[in-house]
Amino acid sequence: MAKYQGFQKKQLLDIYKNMTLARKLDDREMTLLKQGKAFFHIGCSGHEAAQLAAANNMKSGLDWAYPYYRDAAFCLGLGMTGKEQLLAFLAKDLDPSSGGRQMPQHYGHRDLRIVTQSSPTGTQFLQAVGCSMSRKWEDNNEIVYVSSGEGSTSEGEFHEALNWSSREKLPVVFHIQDNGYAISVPVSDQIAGSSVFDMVSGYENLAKYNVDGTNFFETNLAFQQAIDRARKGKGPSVVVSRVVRLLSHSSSDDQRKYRSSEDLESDLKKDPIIKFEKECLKAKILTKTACLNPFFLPINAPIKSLTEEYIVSSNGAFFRILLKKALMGLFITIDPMKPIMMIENITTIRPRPGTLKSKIFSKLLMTQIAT
Ligand SMILES: Cc1ncc(C[n+]2csc(CCOP(=O)(O)OP(=O)(O)O)c2C)c(N)n1
Ligand SMILES: [Mg+2]
Repeated sequence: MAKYQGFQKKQLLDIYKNMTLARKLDDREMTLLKQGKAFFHIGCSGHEAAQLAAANNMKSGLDWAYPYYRDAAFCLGLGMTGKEQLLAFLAKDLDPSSGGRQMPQHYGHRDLRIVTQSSPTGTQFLQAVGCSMSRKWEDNNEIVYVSSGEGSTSEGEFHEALNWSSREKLPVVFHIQDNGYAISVPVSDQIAGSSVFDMVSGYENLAKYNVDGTNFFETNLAFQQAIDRARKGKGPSVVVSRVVRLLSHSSSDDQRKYRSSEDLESDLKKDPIIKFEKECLKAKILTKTACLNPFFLPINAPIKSLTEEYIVSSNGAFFRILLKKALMGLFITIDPMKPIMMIENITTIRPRPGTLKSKIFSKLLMTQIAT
């Protein structure tokens, strides 16, 4: 098949896979939270297309990324797996972000050059600029991505980062995901002027893009140019992608308290996944059956295994693994993908007190409870 908008069919299917995987992870994680298996969630629903457009133009493992808490789809686009994101979400020791020590959705990955961030918003800007300065000194053509929401651009670090990177023509791309709200504060109350795009005018050497972030193809073009510019040493860019926040700010928030139902409904109509599906259906890249039931799509196999194998695995499977590990003396950690709640079951197979196996067992129990 001929290319569509410069993409091979397989590339677009991969992007669709990551979009739907990110959405499924949000759904699933919210359920796990309600089941008491996690303590906090902050989602990317509504931001997927913009994030995947950014990731699509980066060289994974070579370029550097300073994402923020909403960048789940971006990280999937760079090659992080759904399993890895769940390990972090469930605070497991095999979590590549921080070994379960960070808050959920604080992404990090050594091999993918995703640098972990701290929770105060905006701290990532100057770290990214520092990293891009070192890239320039080393004279390689690696670029740096840094992102935040529109609310965080009212912090001093953002302006310092813009000034410094523009002055030095650094290879850094700022992705501002404007979902209209900083928790409950609308953008009109947050920044001077009506948009971040207008606010950042005046910095020499800084390129600016203002795109519909719910449209993958439009946002992709902006990142193509911004990243190409950075790689060629022409200087930094700001890409402002106008997105929608389809979930409340976080699991600690209820946006129905400060947003009208009309506002929420209007956001739903701009769902980036539905837009992408419509365009791919028209171009005959996807079929209606595949969109209606993504679980039957071969490309969605990972979602199926995530939801069925890793999360809703039966007690029986957990039991078998636990028993095997206990008997073999491999007691350092239980399979991290199994929900902690199932720990109650082990009491039934506890070995006779006082034996070596019993000591191993106690240690195993403590490790699992502590993680
Ligand atoms: C320095 C600092 N101030 C306040 C907070 C609390 N806080 C966390 S997220 C957030 C809103 C950020 O909004 P925005 O930048 O628009 O990103 P969004 O969550 O909308 O994607 C605030 C105020 C914080 N974490 N750090
Ligand atoms: Mg926002």
